[in-house]
Amino acid sequence: MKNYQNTFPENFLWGAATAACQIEGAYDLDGKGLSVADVAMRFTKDVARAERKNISLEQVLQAKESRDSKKYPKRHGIDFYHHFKEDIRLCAEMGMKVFRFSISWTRLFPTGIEEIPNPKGVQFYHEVFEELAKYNLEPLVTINHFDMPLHLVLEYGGWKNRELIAFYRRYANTLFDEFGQYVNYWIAFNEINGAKFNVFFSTGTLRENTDNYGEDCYQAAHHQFLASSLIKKDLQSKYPKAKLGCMVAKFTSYPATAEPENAMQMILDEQLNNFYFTDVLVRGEYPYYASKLFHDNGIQLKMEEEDVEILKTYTVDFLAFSYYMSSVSSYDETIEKTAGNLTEMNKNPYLKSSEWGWQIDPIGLRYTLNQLYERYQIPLFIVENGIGADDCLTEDGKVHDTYRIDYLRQHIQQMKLAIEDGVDLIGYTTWSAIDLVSSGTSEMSKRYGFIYVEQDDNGNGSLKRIAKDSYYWYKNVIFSNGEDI
Ligand code: BGP
Repeated sequence: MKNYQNTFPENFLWGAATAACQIEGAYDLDGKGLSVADVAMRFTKDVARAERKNISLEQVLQAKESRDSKKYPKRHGIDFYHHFKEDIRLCAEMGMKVFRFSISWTRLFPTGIEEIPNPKGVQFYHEVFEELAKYNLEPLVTINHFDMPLHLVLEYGGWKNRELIAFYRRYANTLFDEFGQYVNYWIAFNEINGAKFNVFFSTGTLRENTDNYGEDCYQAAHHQFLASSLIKKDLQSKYPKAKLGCMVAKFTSYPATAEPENAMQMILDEQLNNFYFTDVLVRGEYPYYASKLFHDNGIQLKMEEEDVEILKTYTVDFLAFSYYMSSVSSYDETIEKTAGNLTEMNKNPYLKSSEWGWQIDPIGLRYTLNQLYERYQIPLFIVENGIGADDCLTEDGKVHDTYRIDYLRQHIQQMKLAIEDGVDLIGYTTWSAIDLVSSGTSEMSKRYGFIYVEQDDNGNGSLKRIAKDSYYWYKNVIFSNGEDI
């Protein structure tokens, strides 16, 4: 039996998270190719327009950008590309133990199919890793965070195509060979259940390109599962001590009422939204409920003989997840709705919401940690949790984000209780280390960071970095190992 523990473990990984496509900018510098994050959602229309007018896709996108000044495009980020030294220094001075970031696939492989990586991309990340090492800041690296090469979508149809596995594997192995010496924790894909909720950015699958969208999404996920297993095999042989994790956007749900129908609905929602993905990656096989899911939706997965064994042999070492809110499950489809991460949620009358309508539920985090640990019993890592707010830089030149402190404090209290419950929680990286461009809305004004970045939704501003009140608060939390909150 495990020893009773009511404090955070000594080596607990406190930190914060980012993603390349939301911070780096420099989307067309030093040989970087276009990724799905660099273009608008409706880009197939843009491609058609470029072809019709015989101009480059880039020209079409630029014209569109100047027309649509309200939506500040992700591809300019917060210019981390030129500010990484300052940003990493600020995180280190805060006392962070771990910094989560992702590598931009197209900075290394501009179209995804090159055999040799772009030396300037490799050089950039060497500098980033060196900078982190200088401060003893542990990197937590997401190999792919919603920014697959656009070329792989246009020419290969995205992840529904099995050929993607080899391209991704080459990319991941380049990371292991170049940067493996620096990294203990890797995450194969950000929010792999994006195949259900964020299909274009996650898998590059488009409704326009298919007769059976549902099937293609599950096929894409199957290829990502295999890719994850195969790079686990590669990592294991190159760096036996390094850990590979899977990551999901955890959609925790309670029955909307005590009616048995809603309790049953909750089980089904949890299976389809979360466990379908984590069951395969953690347990190494498709869950028992998959056959009904495929039957009901007319899905026939294409699998090769070797797939079963690959999935079973190379499972993940830890389970990472993002947690922002919870929802309720109901058989009644007319139940009141509210906004949520990646998808609409059912409203829970007992919870308050953020400015963007996301339902705040700290106890749901303890619930989730227990739920996941009970199911899998492998180390858990919370790699995103935070509140988006339209922070205000006040006349004193500061940002008084007490609501963020409250949100994080309440969630950390619940993490501590989960540790006391016996859950093996190894780390916590809040979303986000620094303000960045929102993934869902492309806004700059939906801010999450401990560090304010002076830039508005139109991309105007000095890009100056300013520590918010939450910066100093979190510094103390880390310093006291979660005791002084
Ligand atoms: C997650 C993504 C992040 C991040 C976060 C907040 O789904 O992994 O990239 O952006 O959600 O979402 P948003 O930026 O839409 O507020």
